Amino acid sequence: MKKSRILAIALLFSVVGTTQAHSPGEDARVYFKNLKDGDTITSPFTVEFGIEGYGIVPAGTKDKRRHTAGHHHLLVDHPGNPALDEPIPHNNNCLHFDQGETRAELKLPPGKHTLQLLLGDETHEPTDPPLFSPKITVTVK
Ligand SMILES: [Cu+2]
Repeated sequence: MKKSRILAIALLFSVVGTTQAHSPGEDARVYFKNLKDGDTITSPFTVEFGIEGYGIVPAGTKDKRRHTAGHHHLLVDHPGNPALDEPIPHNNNCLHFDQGETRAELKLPPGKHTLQLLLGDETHEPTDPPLFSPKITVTVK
């Protein structure tokens, strides 16, 4: 009896330890559902955002869900990485999906473009650790 109670408490701590606030676990990832590196596409096109091991909520969510979920950002032809300890800027290279959208219609000029997802928290800051998708390059015909 006593032994099983100790085991239950140890299990509880190990579960709590792997789900820290604003800290996606090692199994969490964001990815492109319908595009892969090297694809050739025609514009306009749809981009579908995938997420596993973490949730999606609108930006500004103030309830508990903010600890285990965020919202997508699409980095388009972004030079290098955005700063990870401040809000992701709003500009043509950083598109925010504040309503919790999981897809977008994009219009890009012909040529090569890089696309990468980055998850942000309720104040648009990247989570810690940051959830980046692999950066892919697509060619618009
Ligand atoms: Cu944002």
